[in-house]
Amino acid sequence: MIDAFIFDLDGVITDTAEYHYLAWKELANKIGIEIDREFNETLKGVSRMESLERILVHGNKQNDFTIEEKEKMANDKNMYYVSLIENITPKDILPGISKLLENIKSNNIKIGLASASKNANMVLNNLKLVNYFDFIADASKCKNSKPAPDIFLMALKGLNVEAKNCIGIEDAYSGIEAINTSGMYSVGVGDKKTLKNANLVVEDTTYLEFDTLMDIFNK
Ligand code: B16
Ligand code: MG
Repeated sequence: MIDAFIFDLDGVITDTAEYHYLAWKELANKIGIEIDREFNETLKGVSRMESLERILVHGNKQNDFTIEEKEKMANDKNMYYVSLIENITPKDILPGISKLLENIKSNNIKIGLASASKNANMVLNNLKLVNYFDFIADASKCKNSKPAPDIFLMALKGLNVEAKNCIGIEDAYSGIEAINTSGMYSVGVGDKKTLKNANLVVEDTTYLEFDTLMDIFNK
């Protein structure tokens, strides 16, 4: 029996990970730090301030800025990120996701969101998907970011469902850790080697088929 599907946002529902990367790269350049796509993998699912800390450590500048300066930098990155996501539309929904959401809904199974992003509502609104969600966990009220299970536990509570009856879907290693610790069945989207901690890994979102997921979950 399945009660709910709980989704990550960036990298699962839409590819905003690319926009986070471009915005962090712009900020990092300004302070003389180079980041590339490989390093960006370590920022997926990680909160805004924690991402900034990781970038500063990467550039060996972790002791160079005051808290106020760091807050300003995180804010600047966010303003640039928001300007990039302002124009996203339903065309930016990753393949297979709309059909999956439709199938989950028509089978009367609940849908939750467990994203670390404080911009999650704006993204879902722009994608015109917000009405599919029974509960959207509020990242600004979440103390510990992924790999801590907090945001998934918040979603389970908000949906009033039991972890063992739920599937969590993520694209980041830290996100899969969070799903596993929360007690749900974890599905990873991406590279098998990177997401080796997931119960099931699919190469991309086109493989997230409702019937297949139900068969595997019910075995
Ligand atoms: P914001 P997810 C995460 O979203 C992103 O993967 C991560 O790169 C980002 O830093 C984080 O949200 C915070 O986002 O700055 O918009 O609050 O993958 O958990 O949906
Ligand atoms: Mg993600």
